[in-house]
Amino acid sequence: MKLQDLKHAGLRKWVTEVAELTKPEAIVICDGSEAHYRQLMDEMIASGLATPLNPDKKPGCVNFLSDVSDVARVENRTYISSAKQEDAGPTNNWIDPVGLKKTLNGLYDGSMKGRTMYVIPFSMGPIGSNIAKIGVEITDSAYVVTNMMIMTRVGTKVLDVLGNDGYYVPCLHSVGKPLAEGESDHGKWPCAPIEKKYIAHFPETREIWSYGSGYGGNALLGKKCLALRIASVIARDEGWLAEHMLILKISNPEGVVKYVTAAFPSACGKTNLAMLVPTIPGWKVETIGDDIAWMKFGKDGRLYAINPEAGFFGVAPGTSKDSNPNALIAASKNTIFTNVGLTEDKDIWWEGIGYDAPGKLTDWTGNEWVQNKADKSQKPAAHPNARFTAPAAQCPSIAPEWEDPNGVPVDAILFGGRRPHTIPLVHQARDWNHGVFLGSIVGSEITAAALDLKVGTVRRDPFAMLPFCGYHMGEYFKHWIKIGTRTTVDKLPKIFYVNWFRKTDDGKWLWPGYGENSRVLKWVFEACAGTAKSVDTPIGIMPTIDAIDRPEGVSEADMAELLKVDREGWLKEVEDVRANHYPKFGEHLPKELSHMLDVLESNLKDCCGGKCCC
Ligand code: OXD
Ligand code: MN
Repeated sequence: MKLQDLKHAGLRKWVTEVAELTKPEAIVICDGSEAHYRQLMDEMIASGLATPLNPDKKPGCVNFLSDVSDVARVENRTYISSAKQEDAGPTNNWIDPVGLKKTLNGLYDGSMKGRTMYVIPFSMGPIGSNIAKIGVEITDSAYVVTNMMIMTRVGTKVLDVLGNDGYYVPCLHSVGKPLAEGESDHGKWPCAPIEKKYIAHFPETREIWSYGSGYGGNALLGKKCLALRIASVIARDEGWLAEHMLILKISNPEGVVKYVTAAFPSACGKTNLAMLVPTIPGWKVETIGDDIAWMKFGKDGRLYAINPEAGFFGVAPGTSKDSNPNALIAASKNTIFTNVGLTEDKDIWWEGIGYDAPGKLTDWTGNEWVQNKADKSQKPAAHPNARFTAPAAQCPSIAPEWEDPNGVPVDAILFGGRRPHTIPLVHQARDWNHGVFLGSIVGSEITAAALDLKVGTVRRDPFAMLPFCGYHMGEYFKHWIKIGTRTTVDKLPKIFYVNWFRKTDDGKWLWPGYGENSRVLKWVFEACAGTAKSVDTPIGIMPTIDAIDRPEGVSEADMAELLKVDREGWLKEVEDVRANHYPKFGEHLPKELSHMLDVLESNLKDCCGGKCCC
């Protein structure tokens, strides 16, 4: 398909303007076909950018090695460039949009020289669903095109829905490495140095401009940039929710179904929970999505969720038969790996895959690597943020309704983080506003001194959206409060706070996690069905000590610890939220949340004054 074949005049004009600025060698409109995917992959293999994997072990798979400066999302180079700084809020990097556009226009000038400019029409969500949104990404990276073809729905079908004048979010991306006449990448990952990388969002005009990085959420602009940062702004304006949440379906032995969404900060196991294999007989968990949920009210007043993505961009290290067998199967064919270790017979390997490295490997920097377990300082073979990009349809646990254009009705929303202390295994919010309060205080404890924060302190990541909210987080809290007034209480999902990461004082896990988390999901299911054994406590509704069947290795005393209301710990939590977290939001903090904090504090104090249940 040629530029002049684009029916949408506005899109044709934008593509023409970008081409005039970036000066590519050629323009290709992506039709989304299998043949185009193959052609691009073959080209990248021929140029040395991609290594094909062993077709007997990983058919249709390749591995890419990125530049060492381009291995993860770059939060300090990610900007919410709203007209007013106040609108970006205290938790986002802000730059004046006029100045930023000037800088970026300078960088984009000629940035695609010697490269092909690809135009990717994509749909976030099933094509044509009234919850879905269309974006068009212009990029000079074939790696981005092939990843987008797995992660989103791409091609002429999307252009058909867009028609002559439909709305799309324009997403501009360049790796920022123009090629001189006759120059090539020599099989090396193209990108710009860190100080020239910009991941820019313009919330008022709903544009995304990304420059200098070819990796993950910096470059696959449908994901964090559109489906979270820009979509959160659209959702605020249109009255729905764009969230950093997995979506799962849980069925009990009688076949009764509940749908659960869950927000955990990055690297807290969303993908594992979404694909969980239950350890309790007769129960079944199926996957709808592992990272993002868009939730809109249906005509019946309930919230319906869709997964706007079509694939999984999962963290490879730590993924094993024990932690997530379904992810391993999903990524066993037609998958793009990035920065994993490669065996001599061109299979993948990474730390935490569940078996020792078989012989000599090539590590993610392209060097020979032999496992030496005695050497605790040995650098990993796979980058800790190495990824697999796998089609969701290949996941054995994918639910039949994962592409239902109407979405699935949400029964429960979970929040959680890595909290070795204080936060119990599970507790339920008393009502919607209490649930919003719990979402607003989500955090993970700092465990590595490498981060410029005190070990043992909690890094708050409200709603797991801190890096992904496109506007002022205090206004975002208000939006959540407002959503709770849009329907009747009985139609709203119930809200829970879970914590699989509790540890004993000597650092041992109190709860085994992974498949055993199904026991907690079962209690959540029962709470939604009104059959759970529960007790009211100062922090919310909690399971009674016998409500959750104990897995092997968890004693009654462990369970008591997991379900204890740690009064001292919670009072410290209150103090930290009051002193360090909530003040950041100033006047934008909804009064409902400061009220909830006061209620929690007085509940905890009263509890000690006679009605103690902990
Ligand atoms: C992700 C993240 O890549 O949350 O999904 O960082
Ligand atoms: Mn994520």
